[in-house]
Amino acid sequence: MHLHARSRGRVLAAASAACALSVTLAACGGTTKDSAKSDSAAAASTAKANPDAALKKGLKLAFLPKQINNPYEKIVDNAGIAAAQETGGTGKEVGPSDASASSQVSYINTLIQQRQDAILIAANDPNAVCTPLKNAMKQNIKVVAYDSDTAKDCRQLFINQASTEEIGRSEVQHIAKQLGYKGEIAILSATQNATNQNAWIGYMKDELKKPAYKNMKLVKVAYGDDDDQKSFQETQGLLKAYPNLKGIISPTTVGIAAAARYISSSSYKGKVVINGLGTPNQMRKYVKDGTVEQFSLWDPKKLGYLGAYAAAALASGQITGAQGEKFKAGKLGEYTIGKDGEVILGPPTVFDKNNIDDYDF
Ligand code: RAM
Repeated sequence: MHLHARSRGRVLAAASAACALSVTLAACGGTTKDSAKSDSAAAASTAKANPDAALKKGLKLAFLPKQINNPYEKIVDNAGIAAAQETGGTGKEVGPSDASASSQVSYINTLIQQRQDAILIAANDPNAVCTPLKNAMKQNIKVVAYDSDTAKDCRQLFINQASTEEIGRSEVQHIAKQLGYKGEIAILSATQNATNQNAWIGYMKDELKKPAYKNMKLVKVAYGDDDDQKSFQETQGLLKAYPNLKGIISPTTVGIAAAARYISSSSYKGKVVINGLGTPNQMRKYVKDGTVEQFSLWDPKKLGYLGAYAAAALASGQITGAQGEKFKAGKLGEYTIGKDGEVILGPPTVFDKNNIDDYDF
């Protein structure tokens, strides 16, 4: 636990140092615009934090994922619902079947009418969900972004799966090693508006500017919209359009699985490297058949669990979302809120043929 807490601190420090240095990056900490009002939403709906307050019983926590038919989001939300029950409350998941920018708006409005204690949202767009989320906070419904952030003043906390900078840069570092630092690469992303993917891509592009990558070229960012079929077709399109393509980074579990499926039964197998973010259960067969050598992810169950405990701590008045406040996330131990209401779960894991069978999610 001690070590974990220390490494969380390091990740946070590294991320904020880079944010301070880098004025060219559009996004730091997984969000978009800086806002002078960033703490106003938290301040408006809360008094002072009382770290000794007990967790309230009977809290109603609602999870609103990017889309309900995404296997990754299901794992996160099911773990969050179980954690809500562990705190003595209830949890549920509602959400759209597509990850388009405004698809979550009507769900937020319904959750407000239902007087949920907290809304946890993996935002499909940093701004499209803002007005209804601010309405929720005005009515003392706590708002916690997880997985994919909103603009900072539209939520009280952002539960980030890992340091945004570490995820972005490591994706490039990993594929570069596999390719011997040479060749054309492409990115197969989720939707064009996704806050998390866009923040990661910002760091990937920044990483690629370093001299070590002078013989590598990012030729295209394609969008599979976190839709399996569209991601499959986009993979095919990339490989046709760029005959010299040597690698694809897909920072989405939906995208990487579709790309691997396409490549596994094509002549590109063994010739084009795929790396990115995937779930071990979806990627296992492609690692075993040699299509994919490695990919990364954090534990999505822990992300949902941490999100639920953070929301319960907010709704119980233990924390308000201000930097430096601490709360206990059940069996995960204590977490400290960082800058701009960000809480970081921990470093991602790299999966390959040697460890993939140790994981079941
Ligand atoms: C997809 C979603 C999600 C992202 C993961 C890695 O499931 O886009 O937001 O965090 O991939």
